[in-house]
Amino acid sequence: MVDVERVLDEAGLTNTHVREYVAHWAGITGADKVEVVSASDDARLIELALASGELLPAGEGSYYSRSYFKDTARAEERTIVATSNEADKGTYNNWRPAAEMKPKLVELMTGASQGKTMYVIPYLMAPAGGPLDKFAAGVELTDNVNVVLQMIRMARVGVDYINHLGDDFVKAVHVTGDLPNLGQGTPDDKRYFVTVADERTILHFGSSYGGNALLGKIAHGLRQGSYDGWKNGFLVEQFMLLGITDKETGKKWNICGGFPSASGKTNLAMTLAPDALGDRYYVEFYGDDIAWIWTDENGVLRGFNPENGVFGVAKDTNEKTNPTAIESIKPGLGVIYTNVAYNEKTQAVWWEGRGDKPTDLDGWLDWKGERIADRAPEDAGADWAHPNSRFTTTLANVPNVAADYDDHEGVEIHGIIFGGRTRDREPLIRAINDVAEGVYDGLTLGAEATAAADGLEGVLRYDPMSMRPFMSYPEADYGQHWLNVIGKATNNPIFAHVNWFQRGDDGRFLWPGYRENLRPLLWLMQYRAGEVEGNPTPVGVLPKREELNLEGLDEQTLADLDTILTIDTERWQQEMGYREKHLAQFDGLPEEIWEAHRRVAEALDNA
Ligand code: GTP
Ligand code: SPV
Ligand code: MN
Repeated sequence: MVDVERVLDEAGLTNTHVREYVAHWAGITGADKVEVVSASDDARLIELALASGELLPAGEGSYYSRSYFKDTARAEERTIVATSNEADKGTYNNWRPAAEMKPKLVELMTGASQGKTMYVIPYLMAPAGGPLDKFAAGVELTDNVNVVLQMIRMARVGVDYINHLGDDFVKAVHVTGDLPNLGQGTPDDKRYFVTVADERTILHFGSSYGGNALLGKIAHGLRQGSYDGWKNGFLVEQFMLLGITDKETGKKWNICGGFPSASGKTNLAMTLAPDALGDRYYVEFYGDDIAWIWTDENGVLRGFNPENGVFGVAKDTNEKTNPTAIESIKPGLGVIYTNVAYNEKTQAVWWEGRGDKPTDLDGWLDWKGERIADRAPEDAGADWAHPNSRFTTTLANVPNVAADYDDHEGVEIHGIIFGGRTRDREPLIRAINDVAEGVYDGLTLGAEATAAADGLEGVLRYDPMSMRPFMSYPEADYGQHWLNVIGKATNNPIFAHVNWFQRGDDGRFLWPGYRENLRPLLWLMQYRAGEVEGNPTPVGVLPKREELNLEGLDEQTLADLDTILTIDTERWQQEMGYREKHLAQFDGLPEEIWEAHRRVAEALDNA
């Protein structure tokens, strides 16, 4: 029997509610040892993980890990929101009764950490010191040291974040399980990722990867957070948050927005202005995956990033697409790579889109750990890195991180954008002035799913506000909550829908994307200020060609511009039928949203 009391005493963990919780779960999971961690334990735990082989060295001060090959992304069908009130059942939250799920998880977790250490990770998903701290504090228990190291990078970690908070903390229990024997993706799947939202308890069993295991990030920072936000007057969204400064005028605008997983949030928040605009504009990074948003007592819409790090998609990250990301993963920064390709002789890492593929195969292992030189001829073309392979780095390593990123007051939000991978229909950008139409636009965000969710890549689906996998309460209430929070804002935040992924007949992207994405965002802020008027269409206001700053764009892009700056009315009319069905799933959707839908449909019919 572990002497939990002594361990907690020694760690200075004084919160009696936390102490009871830790002792309770140490008993259930049957861990051999209990250890409380803080960010200052990082170096020691890195050494431990290197010694055990759970991490491999990836050059100076960088590390590499490989997850079990059937455990490489979030498993949406195994992810459940449970409460004791059936009224919390929505379309996408996979609601189950808490009374049914809790015993299942207790059973799965019983004795499942035997022979392992149970790490106690007190964390905060917020810049510290503000009124939202009580919703942002949590204590993750995990039997996986790699999860600890990732959490130290992704959250603020230490006992001081929770000692003073009494019972106001999220209980987040993570048990890895016997990964080779969990039947992933079969009818006998043993994994469960459950958020008991009305008890502020998270129970995840059967993974050590990303959003399934770093419970502060997705399960708390998004799912639990959005449930708490619904009950307490703030919004919690899968949003990036960036600032744009015009060095010439000194003006600064902040824009947040949702794109589905692996659709460009990290890249946008790290955007380096294109060379042609770089002297004048500067993008500051606040967050790349989650924003907590509220309207303050002066009617100003504000938001902060609750995270302390970036868990970014590796694929296609290179000096040209995202030089800022490359800087943030330089040697010596403590970066952890997961499921990229690894050279066991040189400790180099590589992924598709990183640059030229190494021609000398000596030492190279793919993301499964298999020797690339030994591949059968028919496997020669297979990816070296998993498409959802990632890098983990702290915010302080991001070169364009805003000076005030750690301020719990957040920043004023001037614009809210939605976007995703949409190969047709969606123009480069369309501005939306009306709050209900903006909320409607978010609720009808349709895009191709990506490798961030198991087995769904390329599937076209609606992903409301990019929250579909993280939705914790019914969509109708969600729509109403949005109208309430944004409806109170008097600082005139503007909505827009953007798309960097429209394709030509030959499959090529019509817009170069990445750094060039700053151009439509600048137009949006000019439009908000009344400096440009744009072309009104039934689905929003599009830039006139001459209103966009086109300096330095290549010939092909200039030729493709007319296509992405117009809408295909017929295609949109067809879309309205799909939207109607999509929205009809949400019982009790506010009439304002339906009115917005009908206004757009009618305008299209009259176009
Ligand atoms: P999550 O962390 O899963 O929530 O994803 P994210 O939205 O932060 O996605 P991220 O920025 O990491 O981008 C995912 C993929 O989209 C990467 O492979 C990027 O290279 C690619 N991508 C990002 N921006 C663009 C763009 O403007 N154009 C094109 N063509 N690809 C892009
Ligand atoms: C996502 O899938 O949207 C992510 C990565 O941001 S994960 O933390 O795995 O959920
Ligand atoms: Mn995400």
